[in-house]
Parts: sequence; C-alpha cells; structure tokens
Amino acid sequence: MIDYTEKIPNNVDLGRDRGLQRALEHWQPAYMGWWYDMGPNESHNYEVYLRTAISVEADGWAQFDYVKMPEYRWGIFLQPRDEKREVNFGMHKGQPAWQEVPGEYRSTLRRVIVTQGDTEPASVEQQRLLGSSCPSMYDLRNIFQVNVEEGRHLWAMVYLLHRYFGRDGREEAEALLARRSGDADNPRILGAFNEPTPDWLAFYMFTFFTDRDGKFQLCALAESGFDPLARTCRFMLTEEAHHMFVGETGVTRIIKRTCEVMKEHKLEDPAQVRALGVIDLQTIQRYLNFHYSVTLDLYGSDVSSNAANYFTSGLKGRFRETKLEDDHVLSEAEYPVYEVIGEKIVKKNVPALTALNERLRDDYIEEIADGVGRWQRVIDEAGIPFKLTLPHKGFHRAIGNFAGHHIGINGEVLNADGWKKHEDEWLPSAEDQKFVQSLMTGRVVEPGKFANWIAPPLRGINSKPLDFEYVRFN
Ligand code: BYC
Repeated sequence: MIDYTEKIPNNVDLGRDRGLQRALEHWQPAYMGWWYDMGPNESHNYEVYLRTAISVEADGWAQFDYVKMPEYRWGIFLQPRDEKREVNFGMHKGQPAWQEVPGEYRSTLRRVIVTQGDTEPASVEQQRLLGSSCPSMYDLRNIFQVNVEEGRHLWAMVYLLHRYFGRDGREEAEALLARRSGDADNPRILGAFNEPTPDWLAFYMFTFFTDRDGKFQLCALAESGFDPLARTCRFMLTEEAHHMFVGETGVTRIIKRTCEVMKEHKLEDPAQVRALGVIDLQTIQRYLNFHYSVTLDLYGSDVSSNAANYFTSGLKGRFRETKLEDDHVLSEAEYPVYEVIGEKIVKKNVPALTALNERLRDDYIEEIADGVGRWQRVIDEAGIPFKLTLPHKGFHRAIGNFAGHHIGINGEVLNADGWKKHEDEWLPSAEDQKFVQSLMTGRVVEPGKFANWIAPPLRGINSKPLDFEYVRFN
C-alpha cells in the first residue's frame, strides 16, 4: 500500500481520490519495473544530487538533495487553477475552460496525451547507456536529472489518462510502459524517439533540438481548452528549461574545447583536429544537421487536417496563443508552406488553419537559429573561420511535403544519386560516429575532472562548485 502524500508529492488531492489511487496501485509497480529495466543502466544504487519538485510554489519545485533514483519522488503537479480561464481559440472561444473531457473530443484528446506521454519514457530508453561514458560527474548528474524528470513527465500524462479517461486511459497508461524505443515490433510513436542516442554529442544535440520540440509542443498544449492538460503542461515547462540548458551548454562546451585546441596548435584540418582528441567542427555540423532535420519531422505534415481539428476544437493552440493579435479562429487567414514541384521548391499559401504544424515548426526554427548563433559566437571569438549553418527546412525530411524527395543542405532538389554523393558530407557517417565514440570509451567521474573533448561548464549546479561530489557511487 502506498502512502500517497509522502511517496508521491502532488497537488491533486491524491490522498482523497480513491479512483486515482486504485489506478496508480497497479501502474506504479509496473513503472518501477520499467525504470529498473530501461532507466539509466547500473545506476540504481547511486546517490545523485537531484532536484525534486515537491510543490508548485517557488521554494518547492526545486528541492536539491542526494537521492537514489529508484527512490525519486515522482510527483503529480498542475499549475494552480485560474477559475476565470476560458477556451481562448477555435469554435468554443469564450466558453469557460473545460474541467472534464468533452465527450465528442475524448478520443482525439486521449491520442494527443498518449503521443506526448510516449516521448518521455522513450527518451530515457534512448539515453540508458550513456552513464558509462560520461565526460564528468557534473554531466552524469545532469543526465540523471533529465532522466528522472522525463519519468515525471510520463507520470504527468498518466495522471491525466487515469483521472479523466477511465478504463481506456488505464490501458493506454500500461501501453506507455510496453512500447520500446527502436523496437521493431512495438516502437515508440514518433520517429525521432526511435533513433539511437549513442554518444554524448548526440545526447547534447538531442536535448538542444528535440527537447525544444518538447517545449514548443508543451506550449501549444498549455493553451488547451481542456484545463487539466493546460495546467499540467505549464508546470512541465519549468523543468524542460533545464533539459535545453544541458543541451545548449553541452554543445557550447564541446565547441569551446575544440576551438581552444585548434587555436593552441594552429590547426584547421579536421583529421589533425581529431588526432588531438577533440571533435572537429565539421562533425559537429553533421550531428547538428541530423538532429535538426529529424526533429523538424516531429511537427507533423505541413498541411494537416489533424492540426486544424485540434485547433478548431480548442484542444491545442499556437505558440503563445493568447499573446497573438488575430481572431484566434483563423477563418480567413492564410499561411505559406513549401512543396516540391519538379526540380523546384515552390511557396504556396494555404488556409492558416491547415498549416498550424508548419507554423509551430517555424516558431521553433526561429528559436533554434538564435541558439546556433550563440554557438557561432564561441567560434568567432576564437577567431576560427568556420560557419555553423542550419540546413534548409526540406533537408533530410521524412514527414510532410519534403518526404520522399532528396533535398540538399541548401535546398537543392536532387536525385537519389546526387544525394548519395553528398550524404557523408552532410550527415554523420558510420566513421564519424565511430570516431566520436572512440573518445567516449570510459567514464570520467573524479570530482572536478572533465574529459579532454569538452570544456568545463562556467558554474556548478545549485551554486555548488565544479568539484562537488554530484554522484556518490556507493
Ligand atoms: N513520426 O497530420 P499529421 C517531447 C503521424 S517532444 C511518426 O502529419 P499531426 C520530448 C501522425 O501521428 C514533444 N509519425 O500530424 C522531447 C499521424 O498518424 P495517423 C512531443 C508521425 O497529427 C525530448 C500521421 O503521421 N509532443 O515532449 O497533425 C525528450 C499524419 O499526421 C510523425 C507532441 O508531439 C513523426 N515525426 O501532428 C522528451 C504533442 N509526425 O493519425 C520529451 C502531441 C506525424 O495517420 N502530438 N506523424 O496514425 C501532436 O500534437 C501530433 O501528434 C503531432 C503530429 C504534432 C506529433
């Protein structure tokens, strides 16, 4: 029997909700089984300096202490309710926000929640083996923090399924623990979550690019007319920020270290840079190309009747919906999308309602471009003549208008042979991955020490020094 308030910090009155307790009594042991099987490898006895959310108040959402991860208190938190909140877009605009699931949207809403929920355990599975090759104790602690919080985000979606969707919600919650990233028979739902994350460069790229899709999707769901979903996503966003920080600063530190070595030895040739045990900028660019393009696919088709339905029904809004100045119904508006006609990429205006995936993707690209600009500054400050670039939106896409076409890095429409000729120049080759992984054959865990291929961060976690013992191995 679980002591609910102690074991599961929450602000959903779990202690008095018998239905929810019964559902969790079945699910919680299955979740623990999943964590032991698929959570960070060989980590169960480690004591990790982690933050745990124990309330949504400013002093409660980031409590730091040593915790064994299987004993992490995965909690259920919703942003406090605003009694006056309304549905802010679509055909129900102006009605009070829904506190229960509207019958006619039940299956659509369940699907969106399941798709969101599915990504969370998927990312933990993808990152499962990385602890054994971490570049420092600081980084090891950070990946564990990301992992336990993705676990909590799964709990957040399972709470909604259990509380609002009855039996089929409980079945979906079980299925979330049964699918496996990359499994041939029972894979995760979305493409990027079935790709391996085989090394730390991939991990930082993933947390920069793919966790940021998480941010934008959560922002869109935080606008939902279904108030419990909106409030759940708002709280998840507070945690998401740290994940993107880990990614952005991780790549920054790799670039910084590479530039230091290039400058010190006055070298630019990638083979010579590699010989000094750091990752050449060309390889970093290829990883960037891969993670960017795979993540762009996560926004769905450029023209999507699903997206139009989500919006019109009031289930999923746009990025910062309430800050936008238009009718929030989109009955007349148009939006540009691109399609491949013959050997050209052609712009075409379509009803804005159908282009909401593309619009969210464009919002995302804007923010990504800023982040890549910050990476570029590190290279510029070192005085190295190398430009990181974002590939064309159509490059290496598997979903939407560009799927099935061979689009080059600058948007050139190629045939299969033309693409093949450049593939290893644009995407990480097996040889690139072998090289990156050859730098990461063991873990660096002496407090304050960092692997040769990455610079130390500017500061530690929660004002602790860099040589703080972030993980105790027991
Ligand atoms: N891979 O109209 P379409 C995160 C499917 S990340 C495979 O194009 P729609 C996190 C689609 O399901 C954020 N399949 O798309 C990050 C549909 O299937 P059916 C995750 C795909 O429905 C890091 C068909 O293609 N959250 O939190 O408008 C670490 C045609 O649909 C893909 C969400 O995604 C793909 N990439 O939009 C941890 C929010 N793309 O119906 C966590 C919830 C599309 O033909 N999800 N399909 O079987 C959604 O809002 C929508 O499902 C999508 C797709 C935006 C993903």
